[in-house]
Amino acid sequence: MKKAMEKIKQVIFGHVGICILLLCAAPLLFIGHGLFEEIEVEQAPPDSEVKDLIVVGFSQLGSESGWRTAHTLSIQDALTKDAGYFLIFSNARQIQENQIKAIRSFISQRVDYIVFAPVIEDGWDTVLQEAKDAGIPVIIIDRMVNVADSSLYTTWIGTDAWKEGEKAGKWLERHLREKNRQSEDINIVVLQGTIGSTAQIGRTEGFEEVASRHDNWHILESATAEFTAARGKEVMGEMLRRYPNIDVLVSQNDDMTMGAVEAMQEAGVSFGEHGQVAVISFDAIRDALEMVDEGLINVDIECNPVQGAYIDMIIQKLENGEPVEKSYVVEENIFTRENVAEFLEGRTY
Ligand code: GYE
Repeated sequence: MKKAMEKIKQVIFGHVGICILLLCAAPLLFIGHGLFEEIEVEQAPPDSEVKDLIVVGFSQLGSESGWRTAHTLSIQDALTKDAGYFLIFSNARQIQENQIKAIRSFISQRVDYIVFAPVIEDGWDTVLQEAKDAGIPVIIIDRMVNVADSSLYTTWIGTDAWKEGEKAGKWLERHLREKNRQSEDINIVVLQGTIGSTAQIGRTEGFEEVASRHDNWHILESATAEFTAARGKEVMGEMLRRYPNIDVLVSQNDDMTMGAVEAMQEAGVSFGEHGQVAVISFDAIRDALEMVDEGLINVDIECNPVQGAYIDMIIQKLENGEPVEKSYVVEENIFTRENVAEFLEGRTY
C-alpha cells in the first residue's frame, strides 16, 4: 500500500510540478511567442545521409500517460538506424492542429512512410488526401480515424477499445454476482479519456452496452479527465462531493485512476477489494498492476502499448511488395488479484 501510494504521489506531484513550472514560465513565453506556440517539426538530414535508410515521420499524439510513454518507446525501439530506419519523431501535445502540421511537414519532406497516432477520430480527410496524393503510405497506430474513404490509409494497428469496455462490464457482472449484490442498486461514475478519441468512444460504448442490460446499474455521471492523473484527481474530487454513495468507479486509464485514488483518500472514502468503491481501470501499466496486487484496484483491463514491432513488420512487407492486412489488433488480457503476480514479474512498463 505504502509503495503504491508513494508512486501515485510521484505521478501527481510530477504533473503538478510541471504545471507550476509552466505557469511560472508562461509570461516569458507569452512575451516572446505567445502561450500556445505551435510545435516545430524536426527535418530529415540531406538525402546523402539517409540514402540507405527508410525515412519514417511519426506523429505521436502526446505524452499524457504512462501508457503513452511505453507506446512511444516501443516505436523508437523498433525503428532504429540499426534496423534500417531514420525516424522523425513529433509530439503533438494532444492538439490535433499540431498533428496536421506534422503530417504536412512529413509530406513536404517526402518521407517514405507516415505513421501517426490520431488524438481524436474526426477531421483527417483533407490531410490524409494530401498524403495519398503525394504517394506516401500512411500507417495509423493506436487510435483510429473516421474517414469517408478508407483508401486514405494503408493499415491500422491498435487495440479493441470496445471489447475492453465490454470486458469491464462483464467483470462487474461477475463481481456483483460473487458478492450477491446483483439485484441491488449500483451507483457508477465514469472518468472518460479525451472526448472523441477511439479509446474513450470504445471503452464508453462497450461498457454501456453491458450496463444497458441492468436496470439496477445507474451511471450517475460520465466526465472527461483527459487521460491524466492531475485531472483524474480533480474530476473525481468533484464527483465525490456530488455523490456520497458511489459503488463503482470506471476510470478509462491508469493515470486517471491514480489521481482518483488520491481524491478518494482525501475524501476519506474507502476503495478497492475491501472498500466502498470498486475500482475498474484500463491500460495495466506496471504501477497500476502493483495496485491490483495490493487490492487497491479491483481489475485492470489491459491495453497493450507494445506496438512498434508491427510497424517494422508492415513496412518490410510493403518494401517487398507483399500485401498487408487493413487492420492488426493487438492481444490483451485482464488482471485481478488472482492472476496479476505472474505478469508483474516480466512487466517492463
Ligand atoms: O489507454 C491512455 C492513453 O489511446 C489506448 O491513450 C490509448 C490510450 C491509453 O493516454 O492511457
